Amino acid sequence: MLFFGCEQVQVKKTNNNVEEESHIRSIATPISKEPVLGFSQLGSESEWRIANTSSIKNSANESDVKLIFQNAEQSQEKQIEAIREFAKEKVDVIAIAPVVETGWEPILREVKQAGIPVIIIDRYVDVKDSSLYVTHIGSDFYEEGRKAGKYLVDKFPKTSKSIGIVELKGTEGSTPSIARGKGLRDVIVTRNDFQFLESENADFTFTKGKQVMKKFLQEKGRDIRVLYSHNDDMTLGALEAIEEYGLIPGEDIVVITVDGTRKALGKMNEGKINLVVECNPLLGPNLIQAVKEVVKGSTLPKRIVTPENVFTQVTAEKEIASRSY
Ligand code: GYE
Repeated sequence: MLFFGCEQVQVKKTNNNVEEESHIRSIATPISKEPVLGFSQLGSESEWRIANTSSIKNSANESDVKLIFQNAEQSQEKQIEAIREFAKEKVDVIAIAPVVETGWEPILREVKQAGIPVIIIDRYVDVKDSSLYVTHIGSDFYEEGRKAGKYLVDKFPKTSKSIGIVELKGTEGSTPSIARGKGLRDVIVTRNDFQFLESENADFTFTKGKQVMKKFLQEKGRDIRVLYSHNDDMTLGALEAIEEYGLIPGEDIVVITVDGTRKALGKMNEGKINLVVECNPLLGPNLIQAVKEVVKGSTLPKRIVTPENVFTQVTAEKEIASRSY
């Protein structure tokens, strides 16, 4: 936001010798004040999220953007409250990492009416009116799912035997969970030897991942040939469940995970994970850059996608060294 820094007070004598004050606001040299960013983070459920939060806080610290940070602990209601509060405080820009895709229209309309630009970061909002946000910065989750699907198709050449898959999904109704599930399915759709045995939400957490995988094993046991897990935290929990059950992850069960945290790459190095599809949490520099552009009045692309990789057991060791999260 620009403000006009130099208010001058001039005192003039009028004809009848009365002092008259006139306040003159100089509009010739606008001075920019620190832009204020209100950021509603959806929670702290995973290592990815922790790295994402640090990246955003660090990037703000290193810049002239003042960050007001609110953690909604997985509650859309809390996010809506925080956003409304940011609008009341008249921040310059609001950024939202939305926990689920739907239900955002009313609050985004309120914010638009207040004249505050909104940046969507990480997950997506499913709104008909795209003028409700300026840009969406984050990964292509559908492509991540497709990468996992391509790996499966290559890993298991078609035979007459069926290949049982279990899936640990993330938060119900969240973009990465929806799109990672669809991406994989769209690639393996032509292969009727792949069979989904189980698919359940485990909220992107270690504890839930372990608990749900334990249940899958109790129900389907050795029929499970593949675990497709939507994030590393659930995967790490599931690895414990597989080992406790007496099977060898990475061998008896092919394990595919998404994110690419140092811990998951470590397990991959031990042979317990077969494929890591990368999802980059370090969105701070992109976000802060976007905030500055928005404040300047520049037009941003509607979608900013972060480039990402896949890691196999061959590349894991090299990657760990350079991993900051
Ligand atoms: O993959 C998972 C996290 O929205 C991309 O959320 C993010 C996902 C990430 O909790 O670990």
